[in-house]
Amino acid sequence: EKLRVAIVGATGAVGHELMKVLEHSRLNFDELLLYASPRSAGKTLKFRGQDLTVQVTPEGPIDADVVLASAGGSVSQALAHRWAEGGAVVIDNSSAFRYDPQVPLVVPEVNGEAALSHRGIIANPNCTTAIAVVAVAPIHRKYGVRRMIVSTYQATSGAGQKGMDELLTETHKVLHGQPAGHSEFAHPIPFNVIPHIDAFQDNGYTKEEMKVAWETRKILGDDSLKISCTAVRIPTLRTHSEAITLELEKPATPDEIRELLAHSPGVEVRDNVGEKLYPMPLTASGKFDVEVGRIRESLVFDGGIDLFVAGDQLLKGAALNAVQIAEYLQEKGALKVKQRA
Ligand code: A2P
Ligand code: 11C
Repeated sequence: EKLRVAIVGATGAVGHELMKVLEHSRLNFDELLLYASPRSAGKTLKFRGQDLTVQVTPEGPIDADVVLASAGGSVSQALAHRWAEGGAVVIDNSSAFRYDPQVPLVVPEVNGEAALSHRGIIANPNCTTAIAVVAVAPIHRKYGVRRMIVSTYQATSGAGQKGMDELLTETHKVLHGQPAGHSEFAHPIPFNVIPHIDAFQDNGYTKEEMKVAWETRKILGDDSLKISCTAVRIPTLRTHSEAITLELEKPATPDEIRELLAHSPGVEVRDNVGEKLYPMPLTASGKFDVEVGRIRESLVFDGGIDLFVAGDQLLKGAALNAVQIAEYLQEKGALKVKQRA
């Protein structure tokens, strides 16, 4: 019995992190297959000391048991069902299937068991959502979140490798006295802050902002939760930060929240202002845990809480969460190896 794992989008920013996370993962598998666009066919990437060759993504079934898909929504939309029909479990990092009632949307620390009812496809949430719910879910369970207001500070990694490249290239231009241009972002990103991620919707919110509302409700299984978000791109390389205000059904003190989060999986409480300890991209990048700090009483909602989180967008926001879903399935005996000729 040899479990085969495939990465679709292996040459991208998330693909790169998927390979790094898999190298040290407790997921027990024997073979890794790498796929990308025809542009990358034949390229080799190192995995556990071996050179693996990148292949063109098949338009039909993939001969793997688990497909970690991270090549964008249109690729997943077109092909994920075919891979699933071929017998693989597809863990999809795009937004293509997140709102499909037949597709579980999973953050293992929060609603791992939902993954067990999949019908071939499991969706990985939007990075901003995944990072927020790791911190908010334990609070919701114990104190009941009624309303949630989120403002984000999102890194260029959210736009993939091209986003990070654009930050570096355009900043270099500015530092050399040239004007910055832009292509991945709506405006030049160096020394700027852009309150515009993904397309504007009829209600004036962007799609990124609405994803936080839709996906948080689905993951927490609570449609009554009121959520509003302002999503902002900032000139950092990786790690999304978020300021979150929570109105609670049962009042909580900052100490109670600190104590609760200190024992919550996937969270590192980093909260000592006297020592200048709080979440930041500088310290959260490369970490599996989401940093949570600046925990304080809300001055708006009685008994409510304000906090600040920073989580690596490419890890918990994408690659790590996808691998954790596969690990969870394997631990529950829910990953089957296909019969091969
Ligand atoms: P490639 O490098 O060959 O273009 P990122 O999010 O960092 O931009 O990465 C996107 C990933 O998705 C890359 O691995 C990219 O491969 C892959 N990709 C993009 N378009 C396609 C496609 N049509 N079919 C398969 N893979 C694709
Ligand atoms: C960003 N959050 O920072 C986006 C990227 O729904 O998977 C991820 C989009 C998604 O640009």
